[in-house]
Amino acid sequence: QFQMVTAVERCTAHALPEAVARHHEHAAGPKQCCSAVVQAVVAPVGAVWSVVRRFDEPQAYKHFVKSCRVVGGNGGVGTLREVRVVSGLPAATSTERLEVLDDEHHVLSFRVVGGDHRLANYRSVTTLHPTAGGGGGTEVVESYVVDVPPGNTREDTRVFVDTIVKCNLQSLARTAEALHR
Ligand code: A9S
Repeated sequence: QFQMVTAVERCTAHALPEAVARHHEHAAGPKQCCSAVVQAVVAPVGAVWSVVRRFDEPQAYKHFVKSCRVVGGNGGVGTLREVRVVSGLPAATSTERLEVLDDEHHVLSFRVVGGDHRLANYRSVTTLHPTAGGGGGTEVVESYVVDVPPGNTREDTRVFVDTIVKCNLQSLARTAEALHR
């Protein structure tokens, strides 16, 4: 938990509202690691949210996702998706459960519940915030907690996952900015 709070504080220029910050506080066990990535987007929160909220369509901006199929649920919390991953990664599929979808506060969270990959118990939280100063942009904060795979260190796990999340958020920025233009 301490780790998480420092990660978010280091990354964000301004303090997150308490209602949002609490979503990014993960209780990481001794064999888990957590981190957070922040991405600025030159598009309003509504445009970014329209992309992020589509739990059924992660391939809209996640380039590691080849295809996605909803395998259970009604689109709300508890919905399950099965994601197929592009080749070249140490994974082929991931089964993921929607944990939070808050259209009012712009919070989405999902948990990995299966699949053939090494990121057991992965859970992430993505929140959107209007940029401070009223410039009409969005700040995206994505934090996660995950088990450190056997044979790996927390540091290399964090580097691996941060790299994927950074790629996803850069791609999200380009996608939302193109929508807005
Ligand atoms: O999809 C996300 O939002 C974030 C991550 C870190 C996804 C990771 C991944 O889908 C791979 C890209 C396939 C990498 C999973 C669950 C395991 C991997 O090894």
